[in-house]
Amino acid sequence: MWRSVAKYFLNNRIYQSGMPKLLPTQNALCHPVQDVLHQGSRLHSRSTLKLNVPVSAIQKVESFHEQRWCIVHWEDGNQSLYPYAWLRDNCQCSHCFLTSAKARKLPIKDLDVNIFPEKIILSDSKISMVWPDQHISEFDSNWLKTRCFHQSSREEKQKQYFLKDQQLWGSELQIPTASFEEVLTNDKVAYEWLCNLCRVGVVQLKHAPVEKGQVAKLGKRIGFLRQTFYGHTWQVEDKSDANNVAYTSGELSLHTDYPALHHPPGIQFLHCIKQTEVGGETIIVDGFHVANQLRRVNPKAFQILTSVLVDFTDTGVDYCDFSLQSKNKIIDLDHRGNVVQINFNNATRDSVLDLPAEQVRPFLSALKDFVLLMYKPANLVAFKMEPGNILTFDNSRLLHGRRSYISDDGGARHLEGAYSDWDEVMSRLRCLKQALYGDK
Ligand code: OGA
Ligand code: NM2
Ligand code: ZN
Ligand code: ZN
Repeated sequence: MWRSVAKYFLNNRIYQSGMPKLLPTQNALCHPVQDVLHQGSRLHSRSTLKLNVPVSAIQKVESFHEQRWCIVHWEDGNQSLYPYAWLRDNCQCSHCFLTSAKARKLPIKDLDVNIFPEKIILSDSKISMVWPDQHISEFDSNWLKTRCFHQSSREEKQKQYFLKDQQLWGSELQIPTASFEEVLTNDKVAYEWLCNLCRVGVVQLKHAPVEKGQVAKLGKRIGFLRQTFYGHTWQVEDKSDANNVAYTSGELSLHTDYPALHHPPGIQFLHCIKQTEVGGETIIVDGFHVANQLRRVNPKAFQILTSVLVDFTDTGVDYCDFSLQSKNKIIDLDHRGNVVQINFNNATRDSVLDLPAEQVRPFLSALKDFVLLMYKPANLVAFKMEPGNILTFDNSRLLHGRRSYISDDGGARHLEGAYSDWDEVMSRLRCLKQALYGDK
């Protein structure tokens, strides 16, 4: 396929004469690559992995003047195409790039999008471009190869960045577990915790100390927690004059937390400190799995829930006084139509409904159908948290709930909760992966 790209342009005589003279590569790979890699893997991790081992050797570069791009022919037979405007935009020299911050200095207003080089020089494992103003940009071959614009290369890189593969589940789910202590102290266990959180959406941590302050430690492990109007962390207990239905002993129907925010927390931690004798069981469901079912069995309801903006409200006093209003779709889709977020808490769904009257009943009916599908036994996982368990889950994807419980003096049950966000969790995951496995 990559070869065919070049062939296509050559056959179409897009290749221009009078292009810069191309020097043959001076074969940077005179040392045996296999040996270097092998030796590196035997030595201890990080520093050796940062060795600039050229995995990609350049055979030649072909310039296409009219298209304003070049094609790099790799020794392995593959080819990559690079637009000159992009190369100039990404010059790595200290004038154009702040190495200490790994950030671009060159303003886009100064970019000549029609630029092409006066000269291209191949040496060792890099390409140098001499631009018309005699500015020189050097590009490392490995750096170039990981930025190849071919679709399969881009997909590979995006997968590496965002780990998009999800394992949807129903009642058969065995909730992944990890040791709380090990998550805090062992990078490999922490990495696996976050990978499972990504793929499955839920992990239960075991044997945490049975006292407050543990979810804060998870926040520290990631970086920091998400502050909200309910505080840095919050206590789920049966409270008098509760400012939230969660702070009663009543049933909590399946919900995501905080749709009253336009950017609800991506991650939730619930630490069981005290569990009641009677009731208080947890239920969870994979919202993405159920939404996909809804799309199949009830496309009309799916269409309504993915398009109607629903008002949510949350007012009161906790960390400070608050008066939140939001408009969220119950099911959010990305540009490809994939389900990417569920926003639904029936407690905070506003009585103000910004719809023409004739659309009200169809909306409520669609919402009810979605919820009935969630509660189908094949979709539900029910269990009872024990003191020392911390449920960590994707609040964009899972809906969770709790059965009502008997609260004698109000002290029968106690969970401590906290929120985090996906950007921070993915950041920790990438840092852990880099520390554990380098660029492999
Ligand atoms: C909540 C919640 C679950 C529980 O506080 O938002 O869902 O088991 N709590 O109390
Ligand atoms: N609490 C648990 O959407 C919500 O109100 C969820 C939030 C009170 C912090 C509950
Ligand atoms: Zn530069
Ligand atoms: Zn909740």
